Amino acid sequence: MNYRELPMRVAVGQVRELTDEIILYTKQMGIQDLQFNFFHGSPHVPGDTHWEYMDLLRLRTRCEDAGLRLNAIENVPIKFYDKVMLGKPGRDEQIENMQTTIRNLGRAGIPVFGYHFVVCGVWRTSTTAPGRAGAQVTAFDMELAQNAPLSFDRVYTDDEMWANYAYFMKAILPVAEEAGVTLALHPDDPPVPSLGGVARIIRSFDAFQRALEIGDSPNHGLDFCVGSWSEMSPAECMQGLRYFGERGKIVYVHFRDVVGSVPKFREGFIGEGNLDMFEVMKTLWELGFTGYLIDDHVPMMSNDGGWNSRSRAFANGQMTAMLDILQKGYVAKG
Ligand SMILES: [Mn+2]
Repeated sequence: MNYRELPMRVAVGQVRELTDEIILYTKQMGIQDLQFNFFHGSPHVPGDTHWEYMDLLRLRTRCEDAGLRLNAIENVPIKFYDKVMLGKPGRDEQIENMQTTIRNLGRAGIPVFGYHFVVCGVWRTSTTAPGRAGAQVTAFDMELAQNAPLSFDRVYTDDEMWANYAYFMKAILPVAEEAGVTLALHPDDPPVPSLGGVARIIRSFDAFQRALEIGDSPNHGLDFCVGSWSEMSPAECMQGLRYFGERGKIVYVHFRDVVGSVPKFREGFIGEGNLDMFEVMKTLWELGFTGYLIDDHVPMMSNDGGWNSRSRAFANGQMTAMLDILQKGYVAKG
């Protein structure tokens, strides 16, 4: 697969395990593309420090044997590079392991690796907030989060987190270039200055500019999480979308939205949030974006299971229809 030659497309994303059911689910929606999220590890690519070539290769061939394309893997478990993010002793060993994983992704023909630089992960102050008609969504309220104890041994400032980020980029970007893997950076979610005493550096338009200056490479771009950008503000989201889209720096997209922005927001269905999501899709189309879009987080609908496959099918249907309208030229460019 030549990833860069594929057209703009919808992929089933946030897949944690490749099962026969996921394969059928994807194909029955008329989608050919898959992306995995292995934030919590994976039964397919086990490992406590890095991932092995054969595990990655077999994951890819199982997708292809089923007629699907493996577009990317997003996230390794945080324990693979927590010392890197915090600048603690042992970070060089973790960096070597991250280099090994990136080399193995490249050897296995997996072209994109999505990553973040958030050692505390995604924060929500509620995972049971009421959404539309009782759908269950997550929510964040800075007022409730500000009394959180330190997540680690001390406070970690903006300056040192940026220095840790630069140290990491300097070590892994040359390896990504050599391996033919493109790294895609996700925003800190929520994009607030600090939580649990740890600075959350990737939280604004300016921060992304800085990150791409530090990590200046054709093999580095954004996992443009529309939801996280909308959490910053809808205006900043559209500014970032246009700016980085024009420069070909958007590798792939998390297509979701939220109601409200920091310091307080909740998640929601596509179409009920801050943004005109068709405008988002149309902007990407007009900019000549050729990556893929996934649904990312979705509300939990009635009778939904753990992975929210009902809600995901609805989101994928919305996305597929929007893209179809653009591809068929029913809406004029400009
Ligand atoms: Mn996201």
